Amino acid sequence: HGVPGTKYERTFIAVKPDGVQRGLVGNIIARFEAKGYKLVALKMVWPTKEMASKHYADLSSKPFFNGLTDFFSSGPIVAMVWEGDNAILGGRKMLGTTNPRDSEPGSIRGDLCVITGRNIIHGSDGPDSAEHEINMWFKPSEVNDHALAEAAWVY
Ligand code: 3AN
Repeated sequence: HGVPGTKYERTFIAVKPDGVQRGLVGNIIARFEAKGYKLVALKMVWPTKEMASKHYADLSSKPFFNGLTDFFSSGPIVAMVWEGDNAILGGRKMLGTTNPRDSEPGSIRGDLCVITGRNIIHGSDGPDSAEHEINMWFKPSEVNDHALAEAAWVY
């Protein structure tokens, strides 16, 4: 954790129901692993409408809120916590823009999807939302301290 000049963070990443159904979970995990972020928590969960509404609470006044939360609760998601230097903004960069039309090739949305309403992945957009989302989807005991395990397995 203690490398000088680094900003060690955790971010909440979720493969949405469309990404799970399209079989893109492995592709997405592979990108985060290859980048060098550490996977510290992971679960598959079928969100209720209530959980979807809580997750997207900051968008509750938007006209697309009901459709968004219906979609987010339409099937299982893969919820994850990834850790590393600048993981929140770095993760957002890997995702691409909200509208996949504007996402650069090379980004997850730029490579793998075409419309905003089916943009396959969620990532926290700042430290406050990361904390809120990690606490919402995971108990503290479900988030692993990777540093403790590393010494035993590297060699
Ligand atoms: P992001 O997922 O890039 O953080 P947000 O937080 O603005 O974007 O929106 C959350 C989700 O709401 C998006 N991933 C998308 O599925 C949906 N969404 C955002 N804007 C629209 C829109 N104009 N019409 C329909 N759905 C939208």
